[in-house]
Parts: sequence; C-alpha cells; structure tokens
Amino acid sequence: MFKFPIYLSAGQEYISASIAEVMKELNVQPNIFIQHRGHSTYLAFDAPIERLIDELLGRKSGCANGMGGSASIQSKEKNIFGHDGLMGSQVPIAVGHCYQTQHPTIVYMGDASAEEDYVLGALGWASTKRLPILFVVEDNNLSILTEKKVRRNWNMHNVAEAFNMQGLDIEDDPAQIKQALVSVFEKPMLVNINTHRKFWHSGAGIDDENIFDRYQEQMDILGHEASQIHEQTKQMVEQIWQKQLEKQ
Ligand SMILES: Cc1ncc(C[n+]2csc(CCOP(=O)(O)OP(=O)(O)O)c2C)c(N)n1
Ligand SMILES: [Mg+2]
Repeated sequence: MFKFPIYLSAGQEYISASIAEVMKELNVQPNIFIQHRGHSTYLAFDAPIERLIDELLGRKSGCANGMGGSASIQSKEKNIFGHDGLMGSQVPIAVGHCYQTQHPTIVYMGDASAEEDYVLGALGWASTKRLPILFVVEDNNLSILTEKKVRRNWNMHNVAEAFNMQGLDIEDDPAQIKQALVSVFEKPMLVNINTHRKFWHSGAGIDDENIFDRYQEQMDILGHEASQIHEQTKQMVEQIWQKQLEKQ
C-alpha cells in the first residue's frame, strides 16, 4: 500500500503530546520545525489526520501534495514546516526563521541529527540573539541502529549549556516535560528528552519482541479510563482510514 518508507513515532508520542498541551495552556501557536519522524508532532498539534493519510497514500490531497511522503509532512494550517531529508537541516532553518519573525518557535531533532555541525552553529546564534526558541531533542538513543554510546562521549544538554543556554536532560514523562517548560520562550532553551522508539527506524518491524512494552506499562499505570480512550481512538482512526481508502 505504501510506496515509500514510513517513519513511525510510536513509543515517542508523549513528547509532542505533552508539549502541545503546554502550548494550549500558554495559548501560544508556535512555528514548528520537524524532521523525518514527525507524525506524532503533526497529530499532537491537531493538523488534519485525513491529509496525513492521503500523504501516506501518495495523493495530491495529502498534506505535502503527495510528494513529501512520511518524512516530509507539513501543515500550513498549524505552522508545521516539513523536513527536506538532510538530517538536522531544520535546526539552522528554524533559527533563521525565528530570528526574522521573533515568533515562538519549536524545533525538533533526533539525538543523531543533533550531532551535525550546522546544528551547533545554529544553537550558538540562537543563544547570542536570545531567540524565543525551544530545541527539542527526541533522544531515542539511536541513529538507525547505532547507539549513542558508539557515536559520542558527550551530552546534548551540556552542549546547550556550553553555548550559555538552558539545557535539560529529562525523561519523556508528561509531568517532567511540563515542568521543564515553565519559562519556555523567555529565552532559548534545549530539552533533551529520553524516549523509546517502538519500531524499526523505518516501517513497523520490531527487532526484539521482549523489549519493554511502553503501551502495556502505561495502560497498567493509567487504568480503565486510558483503555477506553485507547479503544475509542483506535476505532476513530480505523474509521478515518476506511473513509479515506473508500475515496480512492
Ligand atoms: C546529513 C545526513 N546524513 C545521513 C542521513 C541518513 N539518515 C537518515 S535518518 C538517520 C538517523 C537519524 O537519527 P536521529 O536524528 O536520532 O532520528 P531518529 O530516526 O532516531 O528519530 C540517518 C543517519 C541523512 N538523511 N542526512
Ligand atoms: Mg535517534
């Protein structure tokens, strides 16, 4: 059904879901720059699901006119800028855009994209100009299959601090995320959020069936109400998929 690679956010959804809630509370509509694994951000910020489905089906009615695929989704309605495919490029682009607009801006990057040289230069400029920008590192510990410990001996929140900016290292727990963002946009800030990718880098395969099952763990903690929400959401998404497929 899908004619190109799909980058799923499953397992990492708490990050964007929590940040989107904080933005609602602050009544801020930020400009948002995402990278290839952006479905969760697109959906959390209420961009239209039908247009995401159409994009995955390669249709002109898709959110990137059927030309972006999973990796380059965007939403003009929600100020979500899609990715060009070059790891980390969204960071200098977001910084330049924020410098020009001075509008609250969120830029997402993976823990590997954060290692690109042009990301570091952009962090320095954002700090120097005290831009209203939030850098979010979705740290799933992986660059495709290579773990962080093989790639580097330093941490991204320390890099932010070296650039004279607030840098935090937290878990993808909604309460921790909310707490981290108390003074968001008053000055530039980087939050490295440790998270867990459920599936392969691309596609819905699983390397090891025995890895920790985030969903089951959370359902056990959150209880009956969460199961109801899960079921309702699943039904809703299946119905929308059905409707979009019937359009063909
Ligand atoms: C400059 C550049 N180098 C390499 C690649 C190939 N590539 C695509 S995604 C990826 C890993 C990205 O890891 P990360 O930024 O941590 O995001 P994640 O996939 O873990 O969400 C690589 C190496 C690329 N797209 N661009
Ligand atoms: Mg990663």
